[in-house]
Amino acid sequence: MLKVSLINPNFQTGPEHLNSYYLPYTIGALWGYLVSDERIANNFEINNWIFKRAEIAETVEQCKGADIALMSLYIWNKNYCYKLAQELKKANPNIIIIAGGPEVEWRDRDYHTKHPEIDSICINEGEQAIKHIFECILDDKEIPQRNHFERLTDLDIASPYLSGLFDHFITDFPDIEWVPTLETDRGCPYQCTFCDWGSATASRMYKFNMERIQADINWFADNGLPYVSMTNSNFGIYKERDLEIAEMLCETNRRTGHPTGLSVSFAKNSNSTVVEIVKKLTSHNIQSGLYISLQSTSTKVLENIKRKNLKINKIGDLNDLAKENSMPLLTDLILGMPGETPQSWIKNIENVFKNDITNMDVYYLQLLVNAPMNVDQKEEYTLETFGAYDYFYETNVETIQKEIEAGVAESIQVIKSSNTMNHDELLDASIFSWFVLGTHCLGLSHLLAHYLHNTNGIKYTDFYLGLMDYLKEHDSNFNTWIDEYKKAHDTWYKLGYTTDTIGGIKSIGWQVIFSLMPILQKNNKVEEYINYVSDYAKQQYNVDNNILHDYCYITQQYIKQYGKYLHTPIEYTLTSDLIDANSITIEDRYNHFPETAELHLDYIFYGRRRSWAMNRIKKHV
Ligand code: B12
Ligand code: SF4
Repeated sequence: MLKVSLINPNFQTGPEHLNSYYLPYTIGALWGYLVSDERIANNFEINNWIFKRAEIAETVEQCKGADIALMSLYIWNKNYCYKLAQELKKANPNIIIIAGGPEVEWRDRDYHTKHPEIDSICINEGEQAIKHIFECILDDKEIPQRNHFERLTDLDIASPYLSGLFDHFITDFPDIEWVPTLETDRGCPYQCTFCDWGSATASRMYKFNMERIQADINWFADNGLPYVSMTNSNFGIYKERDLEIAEMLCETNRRTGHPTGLSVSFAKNSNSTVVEIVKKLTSHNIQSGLYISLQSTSTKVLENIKRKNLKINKIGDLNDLAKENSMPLLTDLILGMPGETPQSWIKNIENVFKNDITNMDVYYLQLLVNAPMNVDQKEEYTLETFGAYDYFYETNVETIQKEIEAGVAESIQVIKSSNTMNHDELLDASIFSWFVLGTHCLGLSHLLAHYLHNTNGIKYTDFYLGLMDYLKEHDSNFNTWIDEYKKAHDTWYKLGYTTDTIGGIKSIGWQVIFSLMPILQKNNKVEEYINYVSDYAKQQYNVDNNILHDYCYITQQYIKQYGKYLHTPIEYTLTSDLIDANSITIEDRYNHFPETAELHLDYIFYGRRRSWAMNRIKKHV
């Protein structure tokens, strides 16, 4: 029997105290496929699994005795895997190391000179390629260095969950909250240029059978796994089928209480089906609203990134649909895309807010090695990037320097400037985004901004640009935070990770743009800032005192603050028409009250898509 190490290492995911890891699905799926062939099952066995980024020496020790190592390379583990491969080869020069996954730089013709430790690579989908390699080993034939096979058209293949491959993870690691991956189909019909997926799957979509999907969902629930990560590029693209899958998730939730959360990308061209699906999922609290990945609202940008004709770009229609179904809309924007200008960026934010989307994420553009934007558009748009080590959810800045020295730190190419946004303009756009994410999106000012927009036609972005100027004039802390924000970015570009604090808050790369509300809360500034907003509205727009009175009172309760939790709901009768209601009830959305201020601040970051940091306002007309 030949022994095989199955290597799919990842960072811990989510808030630290949950101790959450992804089950190593990809490598499990490949192994499941391999051993469904009798000859392979009779000649190979698992040596060990690697699911996390432990110290290399420890991992080498775990892989001792292996004849073959299969490595799944993603952006979050590539350098770790290369280093591990070198060390495994040192420990056992005869080991055969096979790599696959989206981060294999197969376009590089010098790949094998640069990575002599890797014996063979698989390009794109791996099942047929890996089976071919194992057959070569069995037949004593030379293993090809590069393996590029047709995709499977029939996905009636083994599920690693149902084959029992992951049972021991549940029993051996009771302290870990495992996150399972659910595959219901493969492929994507689009080719957005920033994405490393549509291009890799060459458009065609294939489906897994429904029995397998239901059985996988049952396995997750039976093992008490609360959160499911779906791999779909366009969930909802198959109307009846995807509605049925959503119903499976809901029915399982009713029966077992699981799952309670789900990450998934929805279809970009099937708005009404997606709304139906989300309606189901939100009614079971599995989703908090309809997440639409807008990325940009500029026609020019959408054309450049090949996303122009998607129905999700008609936000007005989506907003109407969402309203009819009383469903919040959520979105994300990507800063620094080809053709985006400082003006179009502000317009993006205006378009999002005027369509009543308050739950927004902003990410910097990232160039992925095999994405068309990296391959074909980088030069055309002069996309200048830097390697960021901390654009992963759980990078540990305390140990990053050590990881860099050891050659195992991972990095993502993050945008610094383009031919339509120079470096200072991009930083200004980032600061404005940080500002509206902390004020509008997390409840500090949106009731007032919304009121002024609806009654006086004041543009949201004018309101916020003016408010920023007002704060710069009235609060020296605000200027300090902006200076610190810029300094943190300088450090980021120089080191590839940030060590600076902003307003006393230490955030890693991806978090910095979301840090304003945590800063305000950590510095006990919420009440003071509500008063600033009120004074600004009075001075700039001559807003009536009753409106301001209601705004100040409601907002104080609306923002979830540590030590001021709403253990019981609050009733309030309005004195103005700030909100279209006579009275309201304000209550905690999840009745979740972290015990420490630190945990509370963590949840502001991690719970942002669930609006965790904003209490719920129920209107009574
Ligand atoms: C689930 C998922 C996640 C999960 C984590 C998944 C995990 N297990 O750890 C979450 C939501 C946390 C996540 C986060 C991110 N993700 Co993600 N994610 C996915 C997603 C949707 C599915 C991946 C998956 O499990 N697919 C199922 C497996 C079976 O398919 P596969 O990955 O294509 O693998 C096949 C082949 O590649 C090959 N193969 C893979 N490994 C091997 C190994 C061998 C030996 C062989 C022979 C073949 C082989 O065979 C497999 C089966 O055919 C993909 C998109 C997609 N659908 O592929 C993006 C994707 C992997 N993510 C991506 C990115 C960029 C990210 C982020 C960095 C984004 C960000 N900046 O926030 C973060 C960072 C993650 C972190 N650790 O901090 C990129 C990765 C690009 C890259 N070059 O690595 C992808 C491709 C999406 C994209 N838009 O381009 N992600
Ligand atoms: S971003 Fe989504 S829709 Fe676009 S190519 Fe990637 S997976 Fe497909």
